[in-house]
Amino acid sequence: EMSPEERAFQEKIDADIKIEPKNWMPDAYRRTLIRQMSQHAHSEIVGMLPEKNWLTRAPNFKRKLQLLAKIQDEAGHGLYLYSAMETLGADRDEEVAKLHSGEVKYSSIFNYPTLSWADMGTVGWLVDGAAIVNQVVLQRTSYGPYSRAMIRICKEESFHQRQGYQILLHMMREGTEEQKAMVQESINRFWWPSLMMFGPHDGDSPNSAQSMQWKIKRMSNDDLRQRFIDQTVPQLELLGCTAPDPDLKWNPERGHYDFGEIDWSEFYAVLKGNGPCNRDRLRTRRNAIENGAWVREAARKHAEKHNKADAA
Ligand code: FAQ
Repeated sequence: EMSPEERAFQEKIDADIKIEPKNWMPDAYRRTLIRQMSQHAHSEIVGMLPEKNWLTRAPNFKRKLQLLAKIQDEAGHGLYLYSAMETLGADRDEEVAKLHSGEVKYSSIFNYPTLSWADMGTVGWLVDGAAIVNQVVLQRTSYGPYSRAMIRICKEESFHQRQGYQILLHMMREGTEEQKAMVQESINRFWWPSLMMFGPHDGDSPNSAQSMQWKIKRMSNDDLRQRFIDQTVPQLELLGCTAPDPDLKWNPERGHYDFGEIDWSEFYAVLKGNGPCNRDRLRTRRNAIENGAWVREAARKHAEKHNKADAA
């Protein structure tokens, strides 16, 4: 049975009125949001690492500047999301510590290596592409600060997606046979992991029903995955490339593309920490925090000194 407070809360949600930080909310709503928003923020931060791998090896100065700017945008997204999460009373340092101890998750996609320059195109096109499909819908999420963060993040992500696609289009149109093969090989590796970003099938998604009722989620994992495939296949064809899925084909009756089954054993192995790069990603993040400790300490001392000077 719902308490009067809970009923009033659900009525607000049903009327599409945003929930703001000082409003009453059920504890479980708060906890679900902290879980999802912290995972989302961690994904943005860990997500910088696969791209950082190519920063020193970008093919020219313009590409290097673009990649650097994209990576900085991802850092910014992480920071807005941590700030939005703090409006729920969560502590950023505590949540980051949980990431580093392996207690909480970040997106499975960032546990795959980036092996060629074409991967910088594929990550922008497929990974940012999948991220946008998910985030466009989250602009309408019920929690005000999360919803507003998504609006700006989506604008930047759509630029990232085009930037990635342009890298691939350029390689396919102007490139050597070797460069074209590099694009196809990269798509072969990232295709399935990108589809896994949307999470398990709806029937295997323990959080979906409650999150849909609270309008934290506005579209289901499977529906978002289908939307992503439907909009991505024409772009794949324009590139002149193929997907590593023999079952991928247009179904005129459904008005959607049919596609093959995801290897869920791979998905769950990555979630458990056993993907190709999980250990490396967490080690890199832990080192970054440890190596930056003296900077934070110096900043704190500096701020203390100024506060004293101001008080005097
Ligand atoms: N990876 O019951 P559900 C980016 C977990 S974009 C890892 O369906 P939910 C941009 C899930 O957390 C990527 N874990 O869960 C960028 C849950 O575990 P828990 C970030 C996954 O929350 C691009 C369990 O499985 N975007 O960073 C994954 O209702 C390029 C059961 O699943 C977001 O985070 C997965 N793929 O739905 C940056 C979007 N899928 O917590 C750099 C916001 C599921 O109970 C470079 N998040 N799990 O232990 C969401 O929309 C949702 O949280 C879902 C999962 C859809 C990801």
